[in-house]
Amino acid sequence: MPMTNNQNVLKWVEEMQALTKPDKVVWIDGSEEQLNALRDEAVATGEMQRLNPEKLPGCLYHRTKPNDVARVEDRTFICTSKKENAGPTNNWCDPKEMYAKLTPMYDGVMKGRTMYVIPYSMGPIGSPLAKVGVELTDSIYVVLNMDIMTRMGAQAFKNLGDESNDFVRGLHSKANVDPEGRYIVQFPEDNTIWSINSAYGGNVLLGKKCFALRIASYQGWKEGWMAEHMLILGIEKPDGDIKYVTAAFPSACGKTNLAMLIPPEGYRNKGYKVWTVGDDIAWLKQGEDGKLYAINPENGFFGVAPGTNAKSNFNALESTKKNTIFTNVAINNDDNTVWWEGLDKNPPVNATEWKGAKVNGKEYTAVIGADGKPQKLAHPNSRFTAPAENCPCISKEFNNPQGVPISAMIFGGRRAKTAPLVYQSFDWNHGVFVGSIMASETTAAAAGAVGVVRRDPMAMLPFCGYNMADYWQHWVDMGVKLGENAPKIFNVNWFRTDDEGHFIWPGFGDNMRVLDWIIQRVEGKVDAVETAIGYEPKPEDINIEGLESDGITVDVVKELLSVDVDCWKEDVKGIKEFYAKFGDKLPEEMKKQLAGLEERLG
Ligand code: OXD
Ligand code: MN
Repeated sequence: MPMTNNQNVLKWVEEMQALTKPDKVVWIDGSEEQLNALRDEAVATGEMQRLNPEKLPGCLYHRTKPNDVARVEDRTFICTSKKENAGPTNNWCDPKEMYAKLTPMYDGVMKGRTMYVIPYSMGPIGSPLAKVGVELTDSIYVVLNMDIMTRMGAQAFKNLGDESNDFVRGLHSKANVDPEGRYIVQFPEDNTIWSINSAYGGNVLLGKKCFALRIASYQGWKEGWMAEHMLILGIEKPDGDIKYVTAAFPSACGKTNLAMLIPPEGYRNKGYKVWTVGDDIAWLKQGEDGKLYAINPENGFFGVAPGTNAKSNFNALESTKKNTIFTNVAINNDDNTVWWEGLDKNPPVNATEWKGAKVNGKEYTAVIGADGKPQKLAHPNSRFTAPAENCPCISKEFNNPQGVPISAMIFGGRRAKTAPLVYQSFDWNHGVFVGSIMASETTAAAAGAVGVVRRDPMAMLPFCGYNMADYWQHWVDMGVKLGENAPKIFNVNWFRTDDEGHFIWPGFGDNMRVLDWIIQRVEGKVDAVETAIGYEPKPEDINIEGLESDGITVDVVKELLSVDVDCWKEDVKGIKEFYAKFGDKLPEEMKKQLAGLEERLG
């Protein structure tokens, strides 16, 4: 039964129904009753498996096809009528051509299946920053994940009203999960997303990357706000004041870990606390008081499981203890629980690995695989989909429709040598430049080679729904609007290595020590040293109390903060090459900033 009188929605659903020809259409109201029936159905068909009801109550397990385990950037398109509006970093196709190509693929694709109509809100219901989407899908897995990741069901239509046409139209069919016919297509000018032949999270939970980043970044450009690949966290100081910061790191560089960090003991004893608002996406808009406010448009965490443990991210692990969906991790058949590399040092003996083979986990992980590494029981990009409300450190502002005021924005990546532990940009525009030159080693979150350095401006390379050059100009323009209220911009690098390739900085909770310096800078409480690349801490201003056993001394901090001019000159070559792709579109301001850096490097 349709749950809305909105003719724009009804007409579109009818059109898509006529195209895909499902046997049945089910409107998802979000009720527990309906969701329970869907869970039962998914379990009955083998699409999902219930996990141990005592140890993991309400938790489900799902395995995707081995050819469908990550986002597929080479099959992801931005279809704008003008090619230059997609820019050189996106795959582009003319919208007419793409519709013509995909329409026959969707024709009758849901025959024999049910089409689920999922209304959802990205952002708290009633928030002026929130937006509505409707996803049509033939996958119960998608429905159940969307329930965790968004505010799903009838409540979303309340936000839309009866007249509005401002909703994102998402059409998903897993079709035959054929990698050759896999397309993840954004039509930003039509508020439309078409996804076909995948059943993996980032490709099919259309509210996340497709809407909340690709389409929303385009909307933000047109409407004067920002959609960013950023976590949001609050740092509570001993006096109770909370400062909010956002941080953008490329996929799988530890955003979820930073968002949920537990401060070191010395900080906890003094009364410092960290509160999570979001771990992946921030929507930012200038408030009436002139400050920049952020909401997390999501309602859950779609986190990478491997490496998550009680030490690396206690809060994330706790978040997965109930009502969570696990995808492509391993099953411990002895007690029907889950396991992944890095959870503990005890792979289950009686295991089922992520592709579905029953194995002796201990023996399995002892064998060296084709990649020269021990075989993995869980896929490196296996995931948990966990409700935000499970998180022990979820911010009390999580559902605040106004969002939280942002004091600082942090960029970062995985750089073995170039970037220091932390530096602050000279000003907003220099900060935009710092974001635009971000680079990192690739990880398992996207299909393709692992370990190659790539430019990933603002961690938005796979997610910017328009020309990256226009995006940088939009950042510059936002800075003009924000003026004195603009957050301060920083860059961090937790991943510097020594000559043997070991990480020098302990990371995880100890990153609080860097956040502490950042907050002190925001508050004007600490001096900095001016270098060629920006303002750096005096080594003694990074609090390393309690890190002696990790071998961190002031000298080590000095080393972590050192700027190797030759490395940077080499980097400038890479930046120029990257910038050249944008031709005339490259903002003047970025040219100026690059020239400034070159001059300071000498
Ligand atoms: C993610 C990603 O899944 O960035 O968050 O790949
Ligand atoms: Mn992400």
